[in-house]
Formats: sequence, C-alpha cells, structure tokens
Amino acid sequence: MSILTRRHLLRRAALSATAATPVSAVLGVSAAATTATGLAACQPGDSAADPATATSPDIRRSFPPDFGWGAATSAYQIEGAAKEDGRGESIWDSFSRTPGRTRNGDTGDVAADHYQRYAEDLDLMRDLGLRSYRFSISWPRIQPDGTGAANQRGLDFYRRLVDGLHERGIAPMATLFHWDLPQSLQDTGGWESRDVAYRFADYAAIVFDALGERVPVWLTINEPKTVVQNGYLSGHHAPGRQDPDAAYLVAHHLQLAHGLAVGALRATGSNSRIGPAFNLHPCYPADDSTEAAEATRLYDGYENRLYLDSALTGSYPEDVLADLGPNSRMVRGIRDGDLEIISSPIDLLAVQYYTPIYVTASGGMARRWPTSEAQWQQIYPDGMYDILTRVTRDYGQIPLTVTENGLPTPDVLSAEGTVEDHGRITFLRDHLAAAHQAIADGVPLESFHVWSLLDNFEWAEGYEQRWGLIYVDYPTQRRVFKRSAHWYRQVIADNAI
Ligand code: GCO
Repeated sequence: MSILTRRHLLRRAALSATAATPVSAVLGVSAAATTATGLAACQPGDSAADPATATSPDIRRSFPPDFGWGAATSAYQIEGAAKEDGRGESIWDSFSRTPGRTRNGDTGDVAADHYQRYAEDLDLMRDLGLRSYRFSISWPRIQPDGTGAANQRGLDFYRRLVDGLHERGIAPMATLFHWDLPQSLQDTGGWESRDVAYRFADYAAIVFDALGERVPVWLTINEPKTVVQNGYLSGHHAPGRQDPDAAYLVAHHLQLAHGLAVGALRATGSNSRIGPAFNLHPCYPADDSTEAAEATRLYDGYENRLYLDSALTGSYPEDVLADLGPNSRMVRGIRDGDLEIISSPIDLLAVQYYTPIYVTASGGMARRWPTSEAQWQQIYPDGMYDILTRVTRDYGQIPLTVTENGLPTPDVLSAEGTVEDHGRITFLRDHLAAAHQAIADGVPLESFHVWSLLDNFEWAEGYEQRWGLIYVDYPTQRRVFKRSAHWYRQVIADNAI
C-alpha cells in the first residue's frame, strides 16, 4: 500500500495541524498563482476561477418551480431515546460511551430528544416551509441485534414520522444507514464481514415492506467514504479502527450493501426512487508541478471515483486498485458479479458537499481558503459548482439532489431569544448561488437539503459544534429559529435567493 493511501485524507482531523499557518506558506506559492494553476489543471468549471462571483446578494436567482427545498438530519445525531421501545445498541453508543472518544464524553443518549419531540419538530419543519425532509432510520431500532424479526415499536416511530410529514405536505427522504451499525453485527466483524452487506439488505427489505411508497425517495448508505476514512483509517469515528487494509475492504462491502439494497427495493415492485449518498470533494493541485497533478488525480480516485465509478459505471478506478495492490484485502475481496450488483441502476444520486481538497506535490493536503469552526472545512462555494457539473459531465444526466451542505457557527442564544448566525446565511446563499449556476449550466439538480435542521450530536465533536438552522438549548430542549432559519423560510417562500 502506497504512502499516499496511508496519508490520504482523514476528514475532520488532518488539517488541524496547519490551522494557524497562512495559506501562502502552506502552499509555498502565492494565493493568486494557486487559484489559476490549481483550477486550470484540475477542474474545467470556469466559475471556479473567480470564487467571489457567486456571492452578490443583489442578484435575484429563481429556482425551478418544483425545486425541493429541504433540510437533513440523522437518527443517532438527533433522536436520543437510546433505550426506548426496544432499541438495540449501535456502534455509536458503545464508541461514544468509551472515555476519550468524543469531546466532553458526549453521547447521543438524549441528543435533541427528537424521538419524544418529533411532533413539535414536524411543526417547526412546516413553519420553515420545507418541501423535503431527509432523515435516517436507526437500524438498531428496527433490528436490535441486526438480524431477525422486526421490532414493531421501532417501525411505528418511523410510520408516525412519515405520516406526520405527509400531513404537513413535506416529502420524506429516508436514509437507511447513517453509521449506527448494530453493535451485535460489529461483534461479528462489522463491515469487514461480507455477510453484513447481506444483513443490510434484509433490514432494508423490512423497512421497504413497512413504509413502502410512503417514502418516495430512499437513500442507501450515507457517506461510505467517511466510514472508511474516519471509522477505519483515522479511527476517530466508530468503530475506531486504524487499519488501511481493512478500510478498503469495508469500502467494497459498503458499496455491495448499497447495490443489494437497490435490488431489495426493486424486488418489492415499488415506484419509489433510490440512490446512494456520497460526500464528494473536488480535488485541486496545490501548485503547478507534475507531481501535484498526479497526486491530485489519485486523491480524486480515493475521494470520489472509488464510489462514483463503482456505483455508476460498474468498475473500480484502475489507479486506485493499482495503488491498493493485488494483495490488498479489498482487491482480494471483490467477487465475480459484485460490480454488477453495486452498479444496479439507480434513480438519483445524492451529493453532499462541504469542502474542496488541495493536494501538494508530496501527496499532503494544503489549505487554500478560510475554514469554518470545523477545521477540515475550507469555505469554497464554487466547489459546489465544480462537483455538481463534474458529476453530470462524467456520469451523464442522472438526477441529483444535494442532501447535505452547511457549516458550524458559534451560535449564542441572546437574552431576547434570538440567534444571529449571519455567517450561516452568507455560506448558504453562496452555495445556493453556485448550485443555481450549475442548474443553469445543465445539471439536473432537483433539491437541496441544508445540514442540518437542528443542532445535534456532531459525532466526535459532541455538542460543541452547532450546525442547525434551529437552535437547540440542550438543558431545556427548547428550539429557537436562528436568523438563518428565518432567512431560509423566505428563500423557500420566494423560491429564490
Ligand atoms: C457527514 C454526515 C453528517 C455530519 C455533517 C457535518 O457528512 O459527516 O452525514 O452526519 O454531521 O456532515 O459534519
């Protein structure tokens, strides 16, 4: 396994070492030179040459009439009720309860208490004017041990949630797996075990039977790459492993699980649509050297093509396979027919965009733009344009949905009961402007979901980072519309920014 594979991006951790270093010093070139060379070499999207163009609040940009304005959450991050109604233990329960794994020892035991307060939260979504709500289903609520009969009380919760969405005119979009693997399955090998992909398909079939066409859009696996990189390379997410050889076998099994779930939906004869949710990162060389260009190409393979190519074209990228080597567990783990399953036709592709990546000649990462409170996140709205147009250019006119985009800001609830998160408004407006430009240039983007509806449990960062449109006062569980929520409600009402 190459050095690049081992040093390859560890999302949410790797950039913190350079946090205080000026961009030009990190890159070793002037910022202007980097923009020109980096984008010219890496990305044909020409709006990227001037990242400031997307930001003017004076230009009104209207979205297509039926555009799906949404917001997103995931089960472990908001539900709490860790032991209610027969829910089993997930790897995030055991991981977060292990001392030293999360900031302040935070866990999702209570989170935003959404399991109890879902009706109030549904009303808030209606007040916001949402047209689409993306949530995830907790596998250990449905199958506490990851196999066997369904736990009806778990299914009933999601039935109530889906019914409540329909009653309020909001389209449900459900993710089947947002990282909360039943601990019992981890104990038998977790995603390193091929069998877990088949257990996932069984679980998916139970959920499809119960909720059927009440859910018009299903997403299979959320961000397989983050499981690979954070769960198995850096180890700062559950299950906390640091094993590159295992990591890419896990990537293959996650992709296989995705394909098997697509097949399980088709087997029901459902008219609902289905696709994967990939976090994609546009990769740019940090300088104009041949080495940086080559390193960027391989980064792109690991960050994007590993997932996109297998799901959409039925092959893994040759450069990544060569880099992993024929004796890697992943390459040895690919069986005849797997790629046909993985590339089962899908109906839409969910794209999650947060940050670009700049790659140095030595295969490291560099910082080019200011970061948010999340040190791994460089704020670069034109990356949204670049990644959306690139997917359409390279993979054709498959319908796209943005299922996550957002940032954490230092939100404070004032004595008057307001939260002035103007940085979030600027961020979302700029990224929506980039998405709007992508639509104008032919990208079939049908909806956009802000991450996140509510402040919530941000994995290893616990409750310290606030990503919501709606502020959650954790001691009281009071919800407060932030300034950005008021702004987003107006955007939805206007169908324009
Ligand atoms: C992810 C997840 C979300 C995160 C969000 C902010 O992208 O990692 O889907 O659960 O909370 O991205 O980091």
